[in-house]
Amino acid sequence: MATNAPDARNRRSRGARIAAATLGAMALAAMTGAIGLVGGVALGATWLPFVFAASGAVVGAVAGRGLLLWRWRLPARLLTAGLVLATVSTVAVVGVGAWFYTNARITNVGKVEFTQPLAIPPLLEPTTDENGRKVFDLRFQAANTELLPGTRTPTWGLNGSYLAPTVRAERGDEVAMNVTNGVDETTTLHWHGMHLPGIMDGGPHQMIEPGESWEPTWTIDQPAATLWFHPHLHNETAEQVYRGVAGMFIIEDERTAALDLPDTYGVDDIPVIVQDKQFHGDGRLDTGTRPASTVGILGDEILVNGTHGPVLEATTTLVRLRLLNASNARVYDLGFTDDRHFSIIATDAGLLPEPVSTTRVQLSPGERAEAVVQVEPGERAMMRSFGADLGLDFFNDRVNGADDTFDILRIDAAEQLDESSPLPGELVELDRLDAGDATRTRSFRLSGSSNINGQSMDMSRIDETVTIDTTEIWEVEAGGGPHSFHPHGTSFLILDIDEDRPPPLLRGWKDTVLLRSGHTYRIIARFEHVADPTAPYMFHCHILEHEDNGMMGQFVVGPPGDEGRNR
Ligand SMILES: [Cu+2]
Repeated sequence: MATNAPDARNRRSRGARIAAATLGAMALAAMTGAIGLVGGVALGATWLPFVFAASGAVVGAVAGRGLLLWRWRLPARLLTAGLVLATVSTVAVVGVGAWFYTNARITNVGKVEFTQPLAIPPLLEPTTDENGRKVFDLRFQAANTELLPGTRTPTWGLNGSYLAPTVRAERGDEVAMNVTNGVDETTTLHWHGMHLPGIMDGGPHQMIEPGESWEPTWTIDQPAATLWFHPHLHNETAEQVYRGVAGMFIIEDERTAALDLPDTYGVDDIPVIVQDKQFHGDGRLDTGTRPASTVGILGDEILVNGTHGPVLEATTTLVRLRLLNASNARVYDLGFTDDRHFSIIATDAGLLPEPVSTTRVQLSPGERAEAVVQVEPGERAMMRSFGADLGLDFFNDRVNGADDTFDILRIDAAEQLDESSPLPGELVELDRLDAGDATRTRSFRLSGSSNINGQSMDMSRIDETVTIDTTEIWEVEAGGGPHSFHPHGTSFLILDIDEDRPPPLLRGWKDTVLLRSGHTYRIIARFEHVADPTAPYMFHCHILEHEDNGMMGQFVVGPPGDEGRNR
């Protein structure tokens, strides 16, 4: 027995050494793997970090084995077995990460046949009532729609099975919107970007119960712009918009009519409502979110005006595309596969001072831009969404869709094209706001996926009180991801981003802006309509899942000292 004791001690000691050596080699492999990962990220590569990490792990393990053989003179065979185990497990973990990361990138490029004519939402013809108001009838309805060829998807629409007719009115028009809820759930209809009193705004407080109607009326008094409308029921906006309720609201004015821009609806003036969707096998819409994503639904199929694989037949040399991102969470960076230049003539709330020539325009949920594209007879031009700039790290960019690419819309130009009038060099003089006229500065920090200034939405809490007919500066900042900021009841100009002048496409009037994480946007706006506590305005993130999670606040606008009074 006594002679066995040293052997047992030696065995224990040798076992402990091998365990320690294996752990040490694993640590070394993990460390060199991590250095490889960080190095790969620093080089800005996408899948490369994982190759670096895996090869780093192998190098670390081999080096560790050599080191241990030399230092402790352990049995080579045992050591090799331990180190192979260490290497294989490290490479396996890295491999799973690489597989997840690679698969988190979505594209439809090369997978979709572009054969279906782009649907053009019909213009909604108003009637005129005894007061001279233009009355537009809109009715919510549930239906089945063939969104993907050969499948049926339960959807909602206004006056149709999916989306809505386009409403068009002129500045100065008095309009009455006769909205009827023909579905079996409560809803609302919000006029995104419209300058109108809070009670007409269609926010979460103006609920329309099943079978009921709501008839807001107002006088259109803002410059020509491409606005839109969609439900805004608290906690249900994402779901209801995703089912298909969204439509375009075009405002025209004399100043714009005089510019001779392409303006024949459906011919050279085309609504382009871009949405991403994902479907279950049986055709139902899939509202699941991607693993690790922090933004919401990111689909793998693209619809434009509800058309899958859409083709627009161009018959004029210039085509004006009214681009609307009506997606729940996806940010698009739109351009053409041949990198052609096109002109942006308007952003959310109106025309730019002059056309801005560009190869890309980025739109976050809720944002719009009007693009004028020149085409040659007989050519095909593919509009594509390239990777968006969300300003996140390589991992969060990937899982939130920044690396995704999608073919969006093909433009087929006719062999004979009608010659369009050339674009004017100057468009409109912007009605600017002077920062010196601002009576108040407020700060908003959108953080996580549900908070503004540390609070989430409470329908019974008024967060801000604004005096009517005043100008204010709002400093808005996003943390923990990108957010799309939208205040109701007004439009704004961006004064600066981190104290720098905004880029040309962000110098016009807007009502929604993508906040890149960690940056501060100073916006200036004027508040000219009343919103009382029974019908306050909202300010919120237009990533709809964030909005529903509570990334929204309420503000009232009224006379000095009387802003919060019910009336
Ligand atoms: Cu957000």
